[in-house]
Amino acid sequence: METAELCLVNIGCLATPLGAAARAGAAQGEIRLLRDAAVAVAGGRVVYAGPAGGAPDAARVFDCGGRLVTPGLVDAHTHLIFGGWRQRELALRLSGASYLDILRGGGGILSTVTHTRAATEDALVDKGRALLGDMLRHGTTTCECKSGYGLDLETELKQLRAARRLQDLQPVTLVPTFLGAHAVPAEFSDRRADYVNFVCDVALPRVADLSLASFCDVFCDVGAFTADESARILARAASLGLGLKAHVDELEDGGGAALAARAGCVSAEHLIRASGDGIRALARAGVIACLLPATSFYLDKPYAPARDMVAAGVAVAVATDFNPGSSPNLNLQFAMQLACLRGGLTPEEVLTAATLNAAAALRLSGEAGTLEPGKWADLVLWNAPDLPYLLYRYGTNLVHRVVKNGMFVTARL
Ligand code: IZC
Ligand code: ZN
Repeated sequence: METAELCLVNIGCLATPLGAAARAGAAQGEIRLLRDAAVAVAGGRVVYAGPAGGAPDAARVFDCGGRLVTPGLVDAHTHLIFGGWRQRELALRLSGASYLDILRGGGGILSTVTHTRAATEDALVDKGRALLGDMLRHGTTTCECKSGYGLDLETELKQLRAARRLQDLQPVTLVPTFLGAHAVPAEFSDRRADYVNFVCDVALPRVADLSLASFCDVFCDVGAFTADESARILARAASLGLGLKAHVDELEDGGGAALAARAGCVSAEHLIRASGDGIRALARAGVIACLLPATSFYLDKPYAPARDMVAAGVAVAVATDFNPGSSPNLNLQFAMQLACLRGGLTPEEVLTAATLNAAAALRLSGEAGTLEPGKWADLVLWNAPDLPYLLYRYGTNLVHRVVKNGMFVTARL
C-alpha cells in the first residue's frame, strides 16, 4: 500500500456502518465495531480503516488516545439560513400557545420571513458561517440547508445563494434544498392557489435553472400545505430534476407518509403521527424516515414511532431540524441521544441514522456516512471510550477533534 498522508492510530473503538446505501430493518443496527483500530487518509479520502496492525505507513501519525472514532455526522435536515431569532415565542409557549397558534397569529415562520427578507445576503452568509462553525465543533461534517424563509423569489434565491457562497467559506459540505412551500406568505393569504402556482411556475423553474438546490421540500401538514398542493409541487420539482423531500405528519396524521411514498421522495421528515399504513408505504417505496426528536423535545410533542419503522423495514435517519422556531438546537449529538433515550433506537441504530442513512437521505451515501476506503475522510474523535457512552453522556459536547476531507478542522477542544 502507498504511504498515506495521515494515519490515526490508537483508536480505542472504531464504530461505523458499512456500505454505500441506506440500511433498514435489522441491518440498521449491524455496524462495524473494532477495538484498537487505525484509519489512514490520502487525497481527502479514507485509504484504510481496520485493525491497527494492518495500517499503511503515513507521513503523519496522530495518536487518538484510545478514543472512540466514528464517521463525521451528517445533519440531513436543517433550516440553517435565516434572519433574526424567535426567543420571544418562548414566553408565548410557556403561557400555553402552541406552535400552530403562534403561526396562525402571524408569528412563527412568518416572523422569520420578515427578518430574512430584511437581511442582506452578506449578513445571512456571516450568520450561517458562525452557525456552521458551531455545528462542526459538535461533529457535523455534512449539512442540508433549506430555504423557505423568503416566500418570494428574491429572498428564496438570496437564501440559496448564501448557501452556495458558504460552501467556499468553510469546510462543512452543504446540500441546499428549496422549501418555497413552507408557509403561505401574508400577501397571498387569501390567494393560496396563486401562491402554489408561483412556487410551481416561477420559483421552481428559476431555482432549477440556476442549479441552486439539490432537493425540493414541502411542509405538508395542518396549517401549511395540503396533500394535493404538496403533490403538485413535488411533481413539478421532479420534472425539473430535483430530488424530493416532504415534512409530513408532524402536527397531524394527514396521510403525508403515503403521499411521500407516492411522490417518490428520497426522505420523509418528522412522521410523529405517521400511521401504520403510512409506515408500510414508506417501507415499500424505500423512503428514508428522517426523524427530528429535538423538535419533539422543544415543542413537547410525542416522539416518532422509530421502533415501528425499524420493524417495518424503513431506513431511519436522525437530524436536528435546526431552525429558530421549533428546534433552536444545532447539536446533532443531542438529537441522537433523544432518538436513543426517547425514541428507543439502540446506539448502533442511532449511529447509522446520523451517518450512513442521513447521507443516503442527501444522496451522498456513496461518498459519506461510513469509514471505508474511497469515502470522504470525514470523522470525529470523541471524548468517549465506546459508542454507548456517546448516547449516554448527554448535555455536553463530547467532540475531541473533527477531521474533514482528511484535515483537522477543529482546534483541540
Ligand atoms: O421556522 O418554524 N416546522 N418549519 C416546519 C419549521 C418548523 C421551521 C420554523
Ligand atoms: Zn424542518
